[in-house]
Amino acid sequence: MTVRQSIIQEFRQFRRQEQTAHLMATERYNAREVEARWQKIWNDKDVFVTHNDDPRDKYYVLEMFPYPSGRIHMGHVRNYAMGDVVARYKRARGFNVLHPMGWDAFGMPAENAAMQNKVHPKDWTYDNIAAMREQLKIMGLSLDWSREFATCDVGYYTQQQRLFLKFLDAGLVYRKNAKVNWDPVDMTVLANEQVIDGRGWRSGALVEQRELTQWFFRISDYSEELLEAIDDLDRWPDKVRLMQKNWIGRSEGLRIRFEFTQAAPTGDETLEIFTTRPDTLFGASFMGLSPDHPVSVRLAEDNPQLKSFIEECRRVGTSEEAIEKAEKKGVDTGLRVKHPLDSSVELPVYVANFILMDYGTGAIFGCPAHDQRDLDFARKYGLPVKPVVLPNGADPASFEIGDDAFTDEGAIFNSAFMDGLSIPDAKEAIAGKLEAITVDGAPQAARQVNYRLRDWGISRQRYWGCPIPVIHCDDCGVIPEKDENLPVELPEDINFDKPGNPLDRHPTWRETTCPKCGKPAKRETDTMDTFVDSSWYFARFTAPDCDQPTDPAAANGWLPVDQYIGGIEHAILHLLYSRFFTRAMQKVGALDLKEPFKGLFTQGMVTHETYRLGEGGNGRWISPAEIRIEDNGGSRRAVLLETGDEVSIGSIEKMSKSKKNTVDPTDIIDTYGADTARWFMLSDSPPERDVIWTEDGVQGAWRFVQRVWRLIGDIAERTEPRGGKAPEVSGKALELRRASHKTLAAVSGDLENLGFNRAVARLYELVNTIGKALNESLDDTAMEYAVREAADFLVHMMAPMMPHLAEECWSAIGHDNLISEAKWPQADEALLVEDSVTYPIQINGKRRGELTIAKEASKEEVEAATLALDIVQKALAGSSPKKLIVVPQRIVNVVV
Ligand code: ANZ
Ligand code: ZN
Repeated sequence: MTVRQSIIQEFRQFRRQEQTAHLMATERYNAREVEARWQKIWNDKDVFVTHNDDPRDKYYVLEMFPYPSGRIHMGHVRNYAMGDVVARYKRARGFNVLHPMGWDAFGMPAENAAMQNKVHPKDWTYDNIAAMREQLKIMGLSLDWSREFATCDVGYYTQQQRLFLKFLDAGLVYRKNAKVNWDPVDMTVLANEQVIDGRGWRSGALVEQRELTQWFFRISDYSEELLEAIDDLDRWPDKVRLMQKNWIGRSEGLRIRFEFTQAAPTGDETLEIFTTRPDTLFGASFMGLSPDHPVSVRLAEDNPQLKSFIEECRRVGTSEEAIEKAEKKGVDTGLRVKHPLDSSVELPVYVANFILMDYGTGAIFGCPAHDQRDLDFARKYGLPVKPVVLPNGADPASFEIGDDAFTDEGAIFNSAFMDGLSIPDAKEAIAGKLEAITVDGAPQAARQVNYRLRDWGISRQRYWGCPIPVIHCDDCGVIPEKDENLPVELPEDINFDKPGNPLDRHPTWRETTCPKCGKPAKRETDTMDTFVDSSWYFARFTAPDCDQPTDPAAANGWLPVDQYIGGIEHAILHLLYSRFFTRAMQKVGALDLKEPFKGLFTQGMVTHETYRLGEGGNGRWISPAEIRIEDNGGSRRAVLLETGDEVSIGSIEKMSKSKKNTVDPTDIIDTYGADTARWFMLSDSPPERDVIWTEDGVQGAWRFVQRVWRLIGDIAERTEPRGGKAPEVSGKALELRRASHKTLAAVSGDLENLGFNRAVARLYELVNTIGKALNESLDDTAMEYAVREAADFLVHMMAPMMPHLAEECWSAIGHDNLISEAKWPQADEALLVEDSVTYPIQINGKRRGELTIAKEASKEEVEAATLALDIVQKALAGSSPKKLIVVPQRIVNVVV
C-alpha cells in the first residue's frame, strides 16, 4: 500500500465514523423516541396528504372505518397495519394513493352510555373519537387525516339527508306498513339480522312483532343486477361472493294455482303457491298457508283455535332463523284443494308456522318425501309420505323415506308422464304441461323467478342517527323537507330518563311548518339505520368538504376503491348495501359507476390463549396481563401474579372482553413500539387466517427490530454509500446481489398479492444473508457495493411494514430523503435468472458468441440451445454440424 493510499483509507474511515457516531451512541433502538420523531416529520411535511388533482395514477386503499367505542383493539391494529402496507407500497410504486380514515359514529352504544352514565351521546362519541385518533396516530399509519370525518358530523349527515331526498325523488325510497321486530328493552325496531335466536342482539330481550309505518330503500329492484355483477368481482374472496349470492337467493320456480273443492271464505276459487320443485308435484300431500295469508286471517275470524295459533306464531319473530328453528306446527283449516294432474287426489289445507307471507305467494304445496320441513310436519300430523324421486341405484319397489327427506339428484318415479326423467327435465315437462291448462280463466301455472332479498327497512326509532328529512302535514301528507332547509339537525337538549326515542318526547323539535302549504306540521322522528351511513362514506372521502354529497368528478376519479380491507362479519350487509347505494347514487347522478369495491380482502381475527381460575376462583376469566407463564422444559403453567396461584390455560379464542383474553394495543406499543406490533401482526400467519397473539411472538419481532438496527449500524460504519453504476461483480458479491434482487422481486409480488407473511419471511432471510456477507471481508469495492445495495433494498422493503425503523435506517445509511417518499427500487432481471452458466461458443475453433443457460441444463439441452443460436444457424446454412462438442460448464465447439 502506498502512503497516499493509506491516507485515503484513513480518511474514509474517519468520515464513516463521523457519519455513524450517533448510531454507536445509541446501541439499542429506542422505538418510543424514534417513532414519535418520524411521525412528527411526516405530519409537518404533509407527506400523506393526497391531492385530487395529482396527475399520477390513482390508487384508493381503504380499511372499514371503526366504530368509536373508545379504544382500538388488536383487530384494528391488524386491519390498519395491512391497509397501511398496501398504501405505503403503492405510494412507493408511484401511485397517487388515497388512504383516509373516519368514524362510523352513530348508533346505539352512545345512547346506552347516555342512559347509563348520564353523558350526552355526542360528547361520549367525540371523546371516544379523540382517544382513538391518538391511538391510531401512534401506529404511524400513512393516513390523510385532512379528509377525516365522523358520520355524526353535521356536515356528513346533511349530505346524507340530501342524498336521501334525491333517492326519494328518484323513486328509490318508499314508506309502507310493515311488521317489525320490536325490542321491548331497547324500545326499537330491529332488522332481521339483529335478532339472534329470537332475541335482540344488544339487549338480549325476547323480540316481539309490531306493525309500523317504515321507510324502505328499494334494494330488491336491484336483486338481479346485484346478483349478476357478483361474477365480475374477481378480486373478492369466493366465500364472500357466495354469501352474497345466497343472501340475494335467486330461485327459479313455478306459481301453480290449485282449485279449492269449495270456494274459500275470502271468495277465492283457487289457491296460488310458489314452488321450486314442481317435479315433485305427484308427491304432494298437503297445502300450507302462512299465518298471515289472507285466507288464514279470514278463517281465524270464526275459528278460535286457528286464531290463537296465529297469535302464537306472531310471537316467534319474523326472522327466518327463528322460523327455521321452531318446531313445525300447523292447524287444519278443513279446506281442500284438487291435485292439478290427478283427479283422484284431494289435499288438505293447513295453516303452518314455517311459511313466510312475504316470500313467493305465502303458500306452498308440501312434499314430505323431498323436503325436510314438510317431512317433519307430515310425521307430526300423520300425512302421507310418497317418494317421487328415486336415488340413483335404489330399488323403486322397496325405497322408503325414513327420518330424512331425500333432496339429492335422482330419477322421477311414481309420477305418471314424468317417470324416468331427471329432475331438471321433469321441471321443464311439468311447467310446459301446466302452462297449457286453463283454470278459472287463467293458466294453471306460470314461471317465476323469486329472490330472497327484501327491501331494506331503514327506519330506526332512535335519537343518535341521521334524521330522516321529511315532514308530516295533516293536509298534504308526507312532504320532503326543502333542500334549502337542510340540515334537519339533531337537537342537543334531550333526555334519556325514559326509554324510547327522545326525539318523540322533545318539547319543540318536532314542530315545524309544512314545506308545501306552510301550515304547522310535524317532523319525522325516525332516524336512519347506521348501515346507511356506512354505505357511501367511501365516496365522501373523495371530496369530504363538497357542498353536495359527492363531487362526481372526484368520486369517478377515485372509485372504485382499489383495495378494501375489513372483517368477514361485514361480508353480507355492509357490502351489499354499499353496492346498492353506488347504483342508487349513479341513478341520481352523484357518481357514475356501479361497483364500489374492486378488490376486497377479509382479514382473519386476532386470537389469544385464555386463562381461568380453578374452582376456588369460581372459574373467573383472567387477563394475560394478570398472569406470568412459567416454562419448565416444555410444560407451561400460568401463575396469577398477585397470589402465585396456578391458573388453568384454556383454548385459544378470538380476543374478547367476555373471556378477558385481550391485549391492549397501546400497552404493546408503549413497551415495544408500533413497528414491532405491526411487524408481528403481519408476520405470523397468512392475512386471511386467524393470528395467535403471543408474548414470545412479539418479543421475537422486537428482537428482529433490534437486529436490523445493529446490522444497518454496522453497514453504515463499515461501508461507503453506493456510487452511480454497479461495478462488475462476481463470486460472493454477485451472490449477495442475486439474493437481494431476488428478494426484492419476490417481496414486490407478495405485497401486490397481500402476502404479508411471506414478505416478512423473506426479509428475515435477507437479513441473515446480509449478516453473513458482513462477517466476511469487505475489502473489495464490489462487495461493499453489494452490501449497500442489499441494505437499501432491505430498508425499502421493510418500510411499508415498519415505517419508523425504516426511516431511521434510511437516514443512518446516508440518504437525505424520506423512505416514505422514495421510489420502490427495480430488480435487475439479469440477476433474477436462476443460477446460470455462460458458454463461449466456438465455430470451427473460433469464438463467435456465447450461450447463457441454466447451470443444471443437460448436455442435450445445451446442444439444442446451441443449434438454435443465430450465429450457429447462419454458419450451418441448413446443413447439420459435422461435430458438436459440449464440455460441461466450460465451452461448446461446433464444427461445420
Ligand atoms: C314444493 C317442494 C317440494 C318444495 C320439495 C321444496 C322441496 P327457495 O329455493 O328458497 O326459493 N316455499 C315457497 N314459498 C314459501 C314461503 N312463503 N315460506 C316458506 N317456504 C316456502 O325455496 C322454495 C321452496 O320453499 C318452494 O319449493 C316451497 O317448497 C317453499 F321437494 O315447493 B317447495
Ligand atoms: Zn301541508
